[in-house]
Amino acid sequence: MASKAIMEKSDLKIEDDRTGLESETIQRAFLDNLFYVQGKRPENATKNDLYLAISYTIRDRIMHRWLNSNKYYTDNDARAVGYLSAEFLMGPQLGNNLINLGLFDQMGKIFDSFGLDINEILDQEEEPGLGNGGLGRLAACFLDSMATLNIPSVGYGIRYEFGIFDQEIRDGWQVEITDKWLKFGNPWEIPRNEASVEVKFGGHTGVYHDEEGNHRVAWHPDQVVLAIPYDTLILGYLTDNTAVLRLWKSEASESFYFQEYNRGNYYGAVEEKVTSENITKVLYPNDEQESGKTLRLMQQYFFVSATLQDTIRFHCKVRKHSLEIFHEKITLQLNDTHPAIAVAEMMRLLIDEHLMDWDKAWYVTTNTFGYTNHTLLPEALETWPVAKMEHTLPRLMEIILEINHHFLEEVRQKFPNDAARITRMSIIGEGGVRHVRMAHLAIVGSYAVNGVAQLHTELLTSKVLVNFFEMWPEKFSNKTNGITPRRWLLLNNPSLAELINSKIGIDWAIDLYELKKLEQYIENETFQKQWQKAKHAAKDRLAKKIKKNLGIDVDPKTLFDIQVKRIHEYKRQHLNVLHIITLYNRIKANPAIDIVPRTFIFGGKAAPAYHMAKLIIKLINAVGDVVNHDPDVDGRIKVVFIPDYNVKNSQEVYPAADLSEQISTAGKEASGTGNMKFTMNGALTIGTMDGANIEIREEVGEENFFLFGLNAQEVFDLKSGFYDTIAIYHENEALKQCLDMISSGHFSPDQPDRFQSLVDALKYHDPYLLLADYQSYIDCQDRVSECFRDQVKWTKMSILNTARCGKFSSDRTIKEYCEEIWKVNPVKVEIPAYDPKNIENVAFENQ
Ligand code: 26Q
Repeated sequence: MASKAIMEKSDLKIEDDRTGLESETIQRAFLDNLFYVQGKRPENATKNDLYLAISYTIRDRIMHRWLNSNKYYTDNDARAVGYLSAEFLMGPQLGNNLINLGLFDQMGKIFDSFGLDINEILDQEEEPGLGNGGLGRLAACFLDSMATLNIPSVGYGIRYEFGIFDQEIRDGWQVEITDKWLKFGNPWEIPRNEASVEVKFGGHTGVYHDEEGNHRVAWHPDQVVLAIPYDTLILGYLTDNTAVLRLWKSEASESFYFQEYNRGNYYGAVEEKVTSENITKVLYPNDEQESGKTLRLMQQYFFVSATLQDTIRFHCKVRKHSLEIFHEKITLQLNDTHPAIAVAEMMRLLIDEHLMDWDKAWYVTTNTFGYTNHTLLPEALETWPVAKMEHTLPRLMEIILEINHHFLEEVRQKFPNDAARITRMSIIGEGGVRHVRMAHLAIVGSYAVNGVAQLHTELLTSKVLVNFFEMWPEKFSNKTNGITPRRWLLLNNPSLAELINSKIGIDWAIDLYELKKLEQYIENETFQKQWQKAKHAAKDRLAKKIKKNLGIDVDPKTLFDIQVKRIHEYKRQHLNVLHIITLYNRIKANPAIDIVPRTFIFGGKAAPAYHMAKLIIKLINAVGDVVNHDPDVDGRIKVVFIPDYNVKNSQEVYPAADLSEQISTAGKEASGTGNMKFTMNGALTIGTMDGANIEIREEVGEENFFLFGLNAQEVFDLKSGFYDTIAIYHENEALKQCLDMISSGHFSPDQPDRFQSLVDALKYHDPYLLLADYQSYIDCQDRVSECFRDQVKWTKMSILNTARCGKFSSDRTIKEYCEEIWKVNPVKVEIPAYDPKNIENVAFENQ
């Protein structure tokens, strides 16, 4: 055996240099990678070379954990989870991996000894922005928790070449720049060409009879695309288990176009190559469904088909099981409807390719999938025109129709003589162009359906999906979202984490309810002072960054009032702006007024085609221009828009917040997860009774939460009656003044009617009820200011917010998914580290 000879001769000290955790070993490995991987000596290495060398050093330390985990899970035939998501918003990897390996501080010291600042090296990393917002980040937090909790798990998604666009602000407007995150290479991913699969598109189907005379369908596609998996290792926190993120990249399938090529159609073949490679080129930057783009449908089917083929291969070839027990060994969670075509694709694979009969295949399919819904906006529910589906995925459309046929039969049996119900529940919507309702397909094909916060689930089961709830109440449950405390507190907020650790140790990083122990120090003045100091340190860090990047002076002693999230009318950034203008007007009316100085900080991207959202960004900046430069204001209010808000930039934001703005119209925000990030970092929330705000308030205590506005029921009632916006406008003088100023061009003298459409939308329609909630919001903000004057009181409230955020760890969420939906148990990896010199262990198998 050649491998044996190589190993006997070599004296590579592989174990030491690749896995060792001693500082000296790490230093040696780092210099080795710099020299042999980057091809640089220290004296001419760029910061990026250093970043890559250290990343490879860390990756080596993850590798044996990963290979061990895989082998252990396979040997133990452990039940596993596949998390299917069109988005994974992972954020920078190096810092997180250092934290999870327990090496962060040690690495800081090593870099110190080299005369380098580790933060500058960490800052080199371009984050993979493979998501839009909450849904994508949730998937990333879930991977961290699954790995930490020793759950055998794989995240499946798309390796977009260009992630969410980089945002620049020019003259107050958003400008989108292509995100070239792969420009300098990605040290965290490993391509697995050998595990590539083919995915079909277009063409037509035909009927044939197999050898036994069975009626079968064959799909004759006109395009076949190669799906190549790229694996990223996901470390758990202080555990040897790992998870993996497997992202698919599309390439041309040479063999399929070979004939074309041989017929002399060279350009035709190359053209196909281009279309094939386009599939995973770019992430759609909308956080709701846009009128059906074929390429988006192709993206969804592409990664779903590749994923199912991969799991089936693993189940049958690696684990050597029969497909009939697929659902016993693997469960697949659908992150919203983006991968919902999986229900039909699973049927296709089982029936057409693995020759299972319909009923058996349906049993396996409907015991495999779980579906998570993330929205309440009816206009955001995903649908695809039947004609488009037929053209792009002809076989899938046939299967969907057959699923629907069986399903509607079941509905008829349960609810006889109820034609209206059939119409409401059908997977095919008939109004206008016939369309496939992906949420219906997902529910019909899944054994479990869940919402992401209590209120959200209640509204789903009582309104949006009530017919399905009546049909299968047992399928439905709530799984309130969570966030990983490793990234969102331990990594991002070192000053606060250090203080917490000095008091109660660090067990909170794996059991967030441990933070409760902080409550015993609440009256301790020294502790209060230390808490303020930590908060101040974080505010100072953000202030310096703002000064450096935007040239704006902000005073860390002012109240930092922050709203960071996607820009959307329902999230009501413009309500926040109305408050700023109200304060501004109070100052203008009485420049000597005693107000609590505030720094208003915004961040977030608008979907490129969402004009109102882009206008809101311009409005924020326009108001900032006026307010920030008015001598009467005298620095007492400042408005800052942080460009290009993303996971990396958010690191400095959450720790620096005094006040968290969670002001969506009640009943519109499914959960929110930014709200949890603020709470965990000791910010107080001003918020509506929406999404997880309700649960946050319940946990931290209503006296530690600033509640305002209509609740979901009141919103519903108001909208079902006559909502008289004009009356509110005329009756509320301060509000009228704000709106009149905006429409008169006070903030846009160069083009006075610039914001007219925005004001008109509020005055004459106001679907998100800003006018209805305005006064309640302003009154609540006044209470916030009064409270902030009492720094001791504020600090105690801040401590309690952190101390009581235990519920919002994604570890809690994942445990609930595991116990109540997935029925997957933790498997603690227990095999010795890989020793390449132990020849007895080496067995090469062809797989
Ligand atoms: C769909 C079809 C075509 C193109 C794009 C899309 C698309 C892409 C992204 C639709 C929706 C999204 C993202 C939705 C999202 O982020 N939802 C948020 O999910 C969070 C996690 O559950 C919740 O906390 C938020 O309340 C919810 O808005």
